[in-house]
Amino acid sequence: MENILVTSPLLPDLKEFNKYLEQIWESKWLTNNGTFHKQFEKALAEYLGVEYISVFTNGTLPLITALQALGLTKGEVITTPYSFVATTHSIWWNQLTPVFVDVEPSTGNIDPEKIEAAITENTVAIMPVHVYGQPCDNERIDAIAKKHGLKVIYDAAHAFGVRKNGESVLKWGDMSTLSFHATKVYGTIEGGALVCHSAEMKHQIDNLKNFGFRGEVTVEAPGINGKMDEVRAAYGLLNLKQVDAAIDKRHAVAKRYREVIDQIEGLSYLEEQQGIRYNYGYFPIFVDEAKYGMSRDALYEKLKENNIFGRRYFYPLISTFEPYRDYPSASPANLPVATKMADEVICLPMHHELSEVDINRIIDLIVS
Ligand code: T4K
Repeated sequence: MENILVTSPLLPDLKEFNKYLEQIWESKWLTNNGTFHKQFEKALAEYLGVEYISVFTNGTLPLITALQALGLTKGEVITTPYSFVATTHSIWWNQLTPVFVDVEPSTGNIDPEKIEAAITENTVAIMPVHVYGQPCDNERIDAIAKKHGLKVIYDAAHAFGVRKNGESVLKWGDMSTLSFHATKVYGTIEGGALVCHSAEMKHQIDNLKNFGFRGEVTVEAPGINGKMDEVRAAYGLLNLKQVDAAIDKRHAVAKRYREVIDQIEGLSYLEEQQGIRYNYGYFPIFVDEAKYGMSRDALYEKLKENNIFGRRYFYPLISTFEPYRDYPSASPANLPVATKMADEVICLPMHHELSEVDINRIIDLIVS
């Protein structure tokens, strides 16, 4: 039986990619803001419906750089424990203190109701995550931030192409970050981006991702090397042409899963919100052991024994990892909803290449 993995990378047409590679070989310009890099930023901004975007070599460096660009050098950042560990690591790398706030059961996103209680005189920012591409409650988050004079950086690693009422969610807050990792809906092998809202800020970000250089002989800040090379920018340009078709295929898979799960006692999924264009990057299901008659881990192992490799994103919670578990906000008593979700979740295989046969193999195991 062939393996069915949780995801499959979006690969550009190899012949078209080779043509681009030939151009790169001929030009001998491989990185440092080359032609493809410039073209890619322009095309991405158009596709995503944003004005200012800087591409990076992965999705973690934009998070680190966003905090740098906003001048946040000390204090606390309110965030969610229900995410990939890179979210919290980016706070740590800036010598800021993460403060975990529980999530909403309906979305898995930071619960705005609980943010204000976590604000102290040391709070400088909020870093929410649109987990699985489910948009956060930006209106309430942004209102709280405004009231308390806080910055908001959305980790939108999962929210490529997600729109609310026709507008990109990347327009929210002070900045948003993306990941173009191979496992994502849209990828550049490794890659990422930082979206901001002014030409001056983009300029600053572009300097920060190039070691902090302004011009040839001036370094204005301790920047980093976050530059995307020409090969991956070319790859990214080609993938833009096919990402919508891939999202449509994922949407069809999600519909099939939902139809089946609706009939099964003890399994649930996250309901869609009105007015959202989703990207179907992940399909998390939640296993209520008492009602389903089997634990999450038993179902996960059963799938695995049948060569179906779901993933328990996001278990364990970030707040339980060694570097963070001693923070007062990391206590499970402070995070009951996130703890429950992490204990019950399995992300089912979800990608553009799943066949009817694959889907049926997965469904048959879940049903029986
Ligand atoms: N913020 C959030 C909310 C994030 O989720 C992430 C990353 C970030 C920030 C940071 O962005 P990056 O710096 O990573 O760009 C994966 C990804 O490595 C990571 O990008 C992602 N989130 C996270 C949720 O998942 P793993 O450890 O699960 O990947 P891995 O290697 O186990 O692969 C998962 C599945 O994908 C496997 O079944 C095989 C398949 N696969 C994987 C690769 C690498 C392929 O078919 N081809 C491939 O090339 O972390």
